[in-house]
Amino acid sequence: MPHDPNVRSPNVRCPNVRSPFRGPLRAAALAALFLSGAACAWAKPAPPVYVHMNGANEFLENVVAVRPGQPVVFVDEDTGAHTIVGYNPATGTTSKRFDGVVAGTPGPGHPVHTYTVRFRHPGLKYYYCSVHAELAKEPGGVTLPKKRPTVGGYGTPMDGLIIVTTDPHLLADNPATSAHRILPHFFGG
Ligand SMILES: [Cu+2]
Repeated sequence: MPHDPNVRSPNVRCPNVRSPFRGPLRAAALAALFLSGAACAWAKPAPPVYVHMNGANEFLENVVAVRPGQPVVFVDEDTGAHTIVGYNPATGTTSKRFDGVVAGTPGPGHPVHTYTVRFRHPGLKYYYCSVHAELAKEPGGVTLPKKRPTVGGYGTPMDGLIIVTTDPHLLADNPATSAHRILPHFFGG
């Protein structure tokens, strides 16, 4: 498997919230500490954002937002295998670095296979599963994944988008399931 475009999150030391000041100086010092504390919380390594696959042959959280360097972990809760392949809609070319494969699992109680990716810079990272979808050039010139005609599922192509951003509003919009590594309802198929 090609290696991930991984980057390591910086290791940040946070200040102790202790101040020798008294009175108004103390309040000002605490305010300054609060601000630096907020910046420190921002710089802490962010927890992974999880994208799950199940028997519907879809990425359940098909649009997620992450910070630069924050891991996106693809979790296969399906019995079948899937791939996660980055592509450029403008050119139709696929990525050699954003290119993963995950094996299936028999079901709850068995280990799941995962693929982790991180992106260094903000941007839109499109991907699809090459087992269950195929890239096709549209009349306007854009390339989009289509559901493979021979594949089961709900009719939508197996694809998704990772938004790499520092915008707190986008980051707060992730579906609730993306915070959990394992979802309780496996859906084999
Ligand atoms: Cu697939």
